[in-house]
Amino acid sequence: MSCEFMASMMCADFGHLEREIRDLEVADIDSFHVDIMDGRYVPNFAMSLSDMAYIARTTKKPLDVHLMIEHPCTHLELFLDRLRKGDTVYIHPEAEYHPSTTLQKIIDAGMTPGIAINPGTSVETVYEMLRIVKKVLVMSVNPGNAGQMFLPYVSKKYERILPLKEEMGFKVYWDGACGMDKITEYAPKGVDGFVLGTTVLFGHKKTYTEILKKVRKVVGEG
Ligand code: S6P
Ligand code: MG
Repeated sequence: MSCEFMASMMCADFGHLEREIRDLEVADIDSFHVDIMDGRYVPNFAMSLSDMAYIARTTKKPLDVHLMIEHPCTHLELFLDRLRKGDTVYIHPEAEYHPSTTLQKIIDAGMTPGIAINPGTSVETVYEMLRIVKKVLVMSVNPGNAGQMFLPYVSKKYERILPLKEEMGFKVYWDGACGMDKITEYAPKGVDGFVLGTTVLFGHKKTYTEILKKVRKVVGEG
């Protein structure tokens, strides 16, 4: 299976959102990563429910929805009702009293269940959930903002989680400060996909097509 690349849409130009979506489709992006924040679980507000719904009805590509909100279960239907079958929904386990119940609701709605693991959260504390989810989003920065520095201690977490993925049946994704160097090093180690934000994709002089071509070449697909 080839490596997946997701565009972090909180980094896109919101004055031209449709054009951004079309340019990324032309560049053959695999999916659109949508960061939803509530100003409580993380100290920021990023994209809204209606931003997510707009992207869902504007593209046929999958959505990768990263909920950085307290008690996602409370508002989960609002999100699920606006997504398509197969779209991915990640929750942060520590934001929920009963994360496995919330994950089951995501599964029952026909979506792909995922958890996001903060830099300070260890693999051991989410171990049982690894059997329920299909995707694990490993945060390489603290959640809340784009454009942050990579936290080197997260490298150790990849060493612990990657050997578990075959037996437990999930895929591993990288979120935060993802540059060419990280893709070059971690794709061969078994990271299945990368969220691309300001570090490599947005706000650069090259077109999305040029950048994605280069990125795919790095993983031997160009
Ligand atoms: C952070 C969020 C991420 C960022 C992404 C941006 O809370 O979950 O998805 O949008 O990290 O990428 P970069 O390259 O600017 O860090
Ligand atoms: Mg994210």
